[in-house]
Amino acid sequence: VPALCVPALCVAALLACCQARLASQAQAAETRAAETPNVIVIMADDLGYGDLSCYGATELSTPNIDALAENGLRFTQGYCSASTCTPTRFSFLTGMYAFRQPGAGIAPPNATALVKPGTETIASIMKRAGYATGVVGKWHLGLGEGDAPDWNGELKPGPLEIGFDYCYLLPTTNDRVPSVYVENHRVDGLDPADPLWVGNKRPSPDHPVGSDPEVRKTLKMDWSHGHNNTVHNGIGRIGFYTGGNAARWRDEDLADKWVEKSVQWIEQNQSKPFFLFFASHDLHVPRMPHERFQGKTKLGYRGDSIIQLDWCVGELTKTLDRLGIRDNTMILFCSDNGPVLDDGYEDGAITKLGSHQPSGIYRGGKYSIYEGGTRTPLIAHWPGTIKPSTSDKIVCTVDFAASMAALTGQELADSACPDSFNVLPALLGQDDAKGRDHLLQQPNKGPTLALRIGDWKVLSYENAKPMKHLTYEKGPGKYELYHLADDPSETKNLADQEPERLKEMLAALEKIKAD
Ligand code: NG6
Ligand code: CA
Repeated sequence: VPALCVPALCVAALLACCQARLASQAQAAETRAAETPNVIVIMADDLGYGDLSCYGATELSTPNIDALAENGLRFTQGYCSASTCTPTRFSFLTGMYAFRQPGAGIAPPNATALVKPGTETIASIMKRAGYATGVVGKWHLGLGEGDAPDWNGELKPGPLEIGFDYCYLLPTTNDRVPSVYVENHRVDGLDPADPLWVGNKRPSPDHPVGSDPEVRKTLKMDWSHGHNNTVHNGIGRIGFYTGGNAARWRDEDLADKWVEKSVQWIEQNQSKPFFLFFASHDLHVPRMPHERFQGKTKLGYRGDSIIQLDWCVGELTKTLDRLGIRDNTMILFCSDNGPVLDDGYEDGAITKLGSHQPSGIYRGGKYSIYEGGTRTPLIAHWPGTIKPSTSDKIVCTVDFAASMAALTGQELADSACPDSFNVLPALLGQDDAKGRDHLLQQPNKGPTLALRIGDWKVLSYENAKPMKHLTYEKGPGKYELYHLADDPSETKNLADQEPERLKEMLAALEKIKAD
């Protein structure tokens, strides 16, 4: 029999919990002197709960990430806040659930800046605490303002207007155009004589697109759905672009570039505390790891991309060792959403899967509000401060902002980071630590939402349009209720058996939506 919270108390408990946010923050500031270790947040892309050997994978081995887990705190109930990229990243930065922000779903190629200047972010918090702040890798939160980013001019506002001192970016995703790097406010290496154009329509009849049957035959990786617009590096993309040839990257080189730029930036900033958001594109499609990683696993390029990600982590930790700053650096390793096999390319992820379980025992993956969508690897590592262990406390990437504010002794205004909880004691593995007692989960943009309170979880598909190509989402107007401790794989829908609890959980969800 599950440990029941009396249904009628759920909403009250939730309210009490929300009210406790500020109190616990103040308390943390009182009991802990502010500390300023370096902080590196490593966010993987589309990495599932079961994708690492330290989370049970047996078909591949991730020694560098495993070392973080062995010498740090490995969470079994660590979450990202959404099961797609843009909303999770939005919430990680702002400490606000993405469903509250119109337009915070998966950002298109020409998206403008989603996080407005003046918004408190984890970066602005760290900057105020005296940190050097940098972001390297996938951004996917829009750049610039007006109708579209000014790809040939200043890409402003962007990370530098919301708290970062430095950025070196994949501006959108590796499957979205334009396939260039952005350094601070400019496309890196852009030749003004060869301007960049980005748009929604084929710019000319002879422009090579993946949907053209003749062009399709020449692709080095075929598409399975979408991804049939502009061809770059032998791969069809989402969206169209021309020009900027000198500035274009090769998919195979992205990971090396993230490491190169991060190592440089860490070296330059090693004497002050620094905050680095290392936003890997691995293992997002098109999965095209560097040649030296191709074929390293039996799982095809999806597995090989995990090995490449693990290599990146190893390069970062080696750098900290070389500079003698490992013990003074907190690493938070996480993912932006759960796993997906076919996300639009024929890369062997399904045919070569074998017995590998990308979501572990959890149901669903990317785009889903079942656990597989958001319950993802989460590791906190800080030698000498965080004792090696595992933790079943509930923590989420949306909590990093308030937790880092608590770590560095920064006060947050009442309106700042409204959904971010100070879970620092849980991240540090302190004995009396509590994680979250409730957590909201979303797939992309609303209105489908899930709410976990303790071990109970309600899924609300109110007015949902199930996403294409996915079989596990339910139709509109449906509710599901699961008890995660008894049924972690969400197989027994108790909605009909527990009508009162369902009602209370839905009321609690409405309350959070209205906050
Ligand atoms: C989807 C893309 C998918 C991926 C996703 C964003 C198609 C058919 N599917 O629309 O390939 O790009 O958006 O992924 O185009 S995320 O991890 O950045 O959220
Ligand atoms: Ca993702």
